[in-house]
Amino acid sequence: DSMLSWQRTSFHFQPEKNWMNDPNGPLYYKGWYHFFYQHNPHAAVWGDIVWGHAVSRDLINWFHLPLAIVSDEWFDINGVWTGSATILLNGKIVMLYTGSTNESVQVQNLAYPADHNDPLLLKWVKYSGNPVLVSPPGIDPNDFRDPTTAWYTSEGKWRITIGSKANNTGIALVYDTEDFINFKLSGVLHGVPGTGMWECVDFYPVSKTGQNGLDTSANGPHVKHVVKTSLDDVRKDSYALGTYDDKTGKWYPDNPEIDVGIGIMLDYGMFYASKTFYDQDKGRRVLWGWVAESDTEVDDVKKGWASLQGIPRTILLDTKTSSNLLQWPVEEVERLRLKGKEFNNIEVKTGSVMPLELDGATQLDIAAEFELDKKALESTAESNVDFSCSTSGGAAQRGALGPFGLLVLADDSLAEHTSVYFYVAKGNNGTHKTFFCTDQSRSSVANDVKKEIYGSYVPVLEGEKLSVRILVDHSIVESFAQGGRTVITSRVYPTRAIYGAARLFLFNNAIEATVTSSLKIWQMNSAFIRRYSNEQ
Ligand code: DQQ
Repeated sequence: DSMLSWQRTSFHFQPEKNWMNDPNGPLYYKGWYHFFYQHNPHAAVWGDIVWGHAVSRDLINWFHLPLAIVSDEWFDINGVWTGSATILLNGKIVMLYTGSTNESVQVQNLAYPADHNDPLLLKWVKYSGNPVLVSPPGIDPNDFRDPTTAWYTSEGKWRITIGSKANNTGIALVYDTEDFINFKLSGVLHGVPGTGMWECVDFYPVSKTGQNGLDTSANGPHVKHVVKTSLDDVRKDSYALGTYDDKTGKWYPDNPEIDVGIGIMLDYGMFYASKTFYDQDKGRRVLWGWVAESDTEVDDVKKGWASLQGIPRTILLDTKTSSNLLQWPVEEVERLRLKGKEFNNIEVKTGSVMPLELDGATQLDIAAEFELDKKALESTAESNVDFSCSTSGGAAQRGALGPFGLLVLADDSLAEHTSVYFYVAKGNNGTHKTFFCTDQSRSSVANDVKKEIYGSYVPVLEGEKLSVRILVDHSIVESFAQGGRTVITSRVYPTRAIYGAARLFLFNNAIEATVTSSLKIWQMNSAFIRRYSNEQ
């Protein structure tokens, strides 16, 4: 349907057609980044799930390869579900994935490359003795899935974790193995009551110096450990920072009040089933996440495709706050930057909207800074201490010190626009608390698409300006506040703000404070994402 073809993105990973969901088994091998994904090769809706496969030199430009793992055995005949790669000490690769069996229960299976000399890892072999793991007593075989990358223990064994739930407590089961064939249940890494099924658990170390990424097996006094779970009940990815004890195989949150599932979300928008891998080439940890559609299934079928992957993000500990991660688009995406334009110290008066003149606004990389008028910041009375993005009424709801920010994918008349903004609340003791939100309620005049308001608190330290990086690509908007402390991904479906009609605006809906903004904005090139052929 050509009416919807503008929604196709230009620099985000997506299959040629049909459905995609979770990222699977990402890894770097012999010069190539490998990306596998949950894929329905037959339709633009979830079902008949197998592993799609693509390779890249730079995480941005991709070659689509043939399906890597298909469902052709009793232990995965109802679906080759999510899994992870481990690179062994001898450099060989093992893949663990969940199979939905002939009885539609969840088991864990082992697969490995048929030929380790093939840098494209085209052929995969399933271990003949699969499954290597079935659900333990007391665990529902429908709640036992998504094995992680293995890490090495001080005992010289490999350890993995698998998401599950016990009653309504989300848990991560821990298994030890020496050969990826025989596994021993050693306990529970962590669990949080009331959080429901934990899908796609991720577990990895981050450096306390915040300098570079770490191999999944790294441990010691210089690291903190992250537990991430995908909360099936609320369809959001949540993480917490904590301490891992190799002896007991247990992990403890730094702050039990911001534990996994009840504290911080990795992304407050559309971002689910995410998974990291250690890029041994660049010494960084990279995060992939599934960005679903929020239009109708009927439209997805018309388009012939559904879902994107977010631009891969480097993950570091924020050493300035010690209480959150920093997520940032991989540096390679900057190679797509074309013409750049700078806007310096633009004054945005209270209650105003200002166009930013650009040659186009559907493929952008935006870096913006904002400063609230200092006098207003001081003189204003206590305001909006109970603010929350999702219940606030959105970007049109005016407060003393916000909202202000950008309107992306907007049309000239502003009938359509997606607001990406800050909102500052002031407590009675004079302290400020900053929120970062996106409002999709006016993102499209269509009425059959979801138009949520997303967002949360963002830490802002003394002396810091407010800053945001935004990647715009036709129907996706990824927004990173304060260097990636709080992140929001939106899917939007404008009908007017498309192609040459899309515009970008600054806005300030604060009642009491002028905002000064400086921006650098680049047009973005399209990525090369094609089928691999030997002729090329
Ligand atoms: N998607 C997979 C499951 C996983 C879920 C099935 C998360 O393995 O739990 O497609 O989106």
